[in-house]
Parts: sequence; structure tokens; C-alpha cells
Amino acid sequence: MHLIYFFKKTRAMGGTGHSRRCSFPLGTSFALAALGACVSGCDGSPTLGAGDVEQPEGWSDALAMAVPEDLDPDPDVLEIELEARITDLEIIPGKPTPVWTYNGTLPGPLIRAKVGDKIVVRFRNALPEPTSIHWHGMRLPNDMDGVPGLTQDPIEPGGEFVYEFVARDAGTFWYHPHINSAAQVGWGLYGALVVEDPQDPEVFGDELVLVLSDMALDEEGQFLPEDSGGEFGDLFGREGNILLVNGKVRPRLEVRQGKQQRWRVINAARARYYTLRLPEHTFVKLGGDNGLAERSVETSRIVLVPGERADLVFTPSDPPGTSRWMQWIPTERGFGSVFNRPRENMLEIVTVDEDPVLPAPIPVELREIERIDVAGAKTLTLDLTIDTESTAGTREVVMGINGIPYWRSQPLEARVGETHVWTIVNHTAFAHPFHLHGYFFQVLDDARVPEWKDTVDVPAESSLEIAVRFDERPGMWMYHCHILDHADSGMMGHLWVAADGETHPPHVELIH
Ligand SMILES: [Cu+2]
Repeated sequence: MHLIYFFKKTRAMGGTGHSRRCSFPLGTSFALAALGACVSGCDGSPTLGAGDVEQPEGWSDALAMAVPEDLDPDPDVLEIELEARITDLEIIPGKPTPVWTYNGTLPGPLIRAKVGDKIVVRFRNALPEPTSIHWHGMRLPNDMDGVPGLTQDPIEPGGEFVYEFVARDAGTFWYHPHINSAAQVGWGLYGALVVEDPQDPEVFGDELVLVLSDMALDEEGQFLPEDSGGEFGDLFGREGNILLVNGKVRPRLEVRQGKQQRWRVINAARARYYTLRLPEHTFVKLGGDNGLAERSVETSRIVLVPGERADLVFTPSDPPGTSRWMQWIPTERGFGSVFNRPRENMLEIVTVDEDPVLPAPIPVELREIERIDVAGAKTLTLDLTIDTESTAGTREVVMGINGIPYWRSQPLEARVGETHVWTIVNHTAFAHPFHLHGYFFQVLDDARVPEWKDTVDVPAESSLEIAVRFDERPGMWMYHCHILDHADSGMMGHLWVAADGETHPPHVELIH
């Protein structure tokens, strides 16, 4: 315990500090030195390092996600079949819910590739309405982006589409429909896509992918109406009443004290923000949307807005036999988002009855993030707006960008090779998670750890600047609020990245 405490303290203090029991040479070889010193000198301390032991047997079985069969024998090609279909699943025991699934599981299969792999997805729509698959965060060719009306036709019931692209970047991504998105994602259509970097240090630990979501069900396990709450539902964004981790209600994870785990966490909810807290523990955040950040950071809470991801190391520090809950904490995202809302238990973490081990040190410097050169960048301002419109005597919430809902918008324009700085302004009473398709951006804020992102929170009454290089891949790309109720209410826009010599934007259908 003391060693673990000492280790964390040392890291947090940047390598200066002293254990109450032992003192060790500091620096990158710290843990090995610590381990060596303890084997010979510290009573009752761990005598094994995290690298010497396995995770407890079956540690993550309750969180397992389906793995799709790879139909291509080439080790650098992952070819899979995905079918969207309604499947009865028991979210509430004994009360089957007609969940909208990929291949019958919630979440859909965990797609795992390595950097450079080609991914081929043979998709079939067995749902009663049109759908598509958007590969959130992936830098892929425009016609593979999965946005009906913009990059492909809607995939009708019984229809098929083959998605094919190269996984160019390591990171934690996910997939979901991009038509009637709030409803379809809320009914269960989402899955994780992990692109591994074989160069990643092994000290990050055994990997666990956690897909966080929620679902709005009545006591009989039936979906509440997808437009429940009417105008206020649109305004607030519809959060489900049942929290899910990998499609399960309050599942259990087994850990061994000191044996670290790498968690890739994805917020796949249609509207809910997640603030995660594990009492008496901190996390070491490695990065988020698009791979490792420039450096790791120790933090007591992880905040994920819809669409966003976190890559972190979790070091269990409870003694054997302890059970503890990872909690969802209400996040301030505007009116009604925190007042009188309790914390909720999400994931039970049980420390097994095994001797503690000494965790390995997590490097602070992770990778160099080259800053986007914004000299000469084109600038523009995107104001996230909320209005009401009266049509035929009924009042409707209409959201937009610069006051214009998606279905009446004109495309922004960029040319391949341009760098842009966008100021995203939010004068509304609600926070909005801003997401750009197809390109990574950097938030221009020296207070943040440099990293590549595709989704960022814009809190109420605030603004931020992002820099993005439209270096390749011309086409029509989306940007929108990732509270999907807001997106469907109009808070979306499209961007034409013009190829060399291209003078007219391609025809698009803005589906409302
Ligand atoms: Cu929003």
C-alpha cells in the first residue's frame, strides 16, 4: 500500500518525494529499483511487480463484448460482417427489450485492428427503417464516412453497403448510425473500434474497453418514446434512466491490488455526460479521442461528453476482499443537469484475495504532438444557437449554427491544404459537445495537455478555438453537436473541402 501510495505521489510530484519506509533512486528505472529494494528490505511490502502476474482469472468476463469473425486470412486485413437488427435482450431481468443491435449484441462487436490494417465491413440493414454507419473519429475517405445525403444514400431496410478503409491512426474510436441518430443510438446501435499501436508500452497494462451508455425503458423493459418530453426533451437532450457499461447494468470487474489495467472508455450515450469517479483512487490519463496525448496526467475524475473517449491507466489500490463502486457523477451541462440528481453506481470493482503487487511506472512523456501552425490560417466563427419556431400553431425548438438549422444551411468552404482556426461560441444555457468528421483538431488552449481530438465540450456561456488542417481527402464533411437530440434539432452543419481545381460543391440532400 505504502509503495503504491509512494509511487503515485512521486509521479504526481514530478519525481521528488520520499517514502516513509524506504527511499529509492528516482527516474525512469524507479519501479525496478523500488521493487529490488523491497525484495531485500521492506517488510510486508509487495514482493512481485505488476509485470510478474496475470489479471485475476475471468477478471473482465462480465464486460466481454462480442468479437467478430475475421473473414480474410491476410493478417493486415480485417474483414467482418455486420447486420443491424432488432434483438430481444434482457436489460431488466425477465423483461425483454427489443434492442436495436449490430449482430444481436449490445454494444455491437468490438472491432480491433492495428495501425495500417485495412478494415472491410460487409453491412446489411435488417432494421425496419434506413440506417448507415459512421466511423466516429476515423480519418477515412469521404465516401466511407456514413452520412446519408452527404456521403452515401441511406441504406434502406434489406439493403447492403460495404465499408472499406485503412486504420491510419491508433486510438479509440466507435461506430453508430448517422440518420435518425438520437433514436437509433438510444435504441442500442453503437460499438467500439480500437486501433492498436504495437509500439505502445506494455506497462499500460491489460486492456479493457468500456462502452458507456444509457437506455430509456419503462418497467416492462419497453422503450420510452424517442421524443419523450417534447420540446424540453429536445432542449435538454434525452438521457436514459438505465446506465449501461458494455450493455450491462452495474457489472462487476475483478482486479488485483497494484496490477494495473489500461481502460479505453467511450461515451456512446445519445445525450448524457459522464463524470467518472472511483473513491480513494486516481486515474492516469494517457490520452483520448485520437491516441496518446503528449503526456500523461493523474486525475481524480474522468469527464466524457457524448462521442468523446478516454485512454487511461487504472491502478487498483484497495486491499484484497474490497468491493467498491465506480460512480457516475452529475456533470454541469446546463439547466437541470446537476440539481437534485444523485450519484449512481455504474461498475463494481472487486479486489481479489491475492497478494498485492507493485505497479509499474507510467511514463509522463508519451509522444510528441506537433502543433498546427496557425500562421495565415483562415478564421471563422461558429455560434451554436437555440431558437424556437412556430409552425401551424405548434412551437418547435430549432437549433442551429449561426442561427441556421442544418436543413437550411449552406456548406462552409475549405480547400485542400488550408489550415483553419474556428472559434466555437456558445451563448446558450446548455453545454454542447462539438464534433468534426474526418479530421483531427487541436484545441488552442495552453492550459490543456496537447492532444488530437475530434469531439470537445463547449460549456454554456463560453467559447473555444480549434485549429484544423484540411490536408487531404476532399469532400463533404459534417460538424455538429454530439448531443444527438440537439443534432437532430438542427445543430449540425456541413463543410465542403474542395479538391484542387474544384469550383462547385457536389450536390447534397440535407435530410431532416
Ligand atoms: Cu448541443
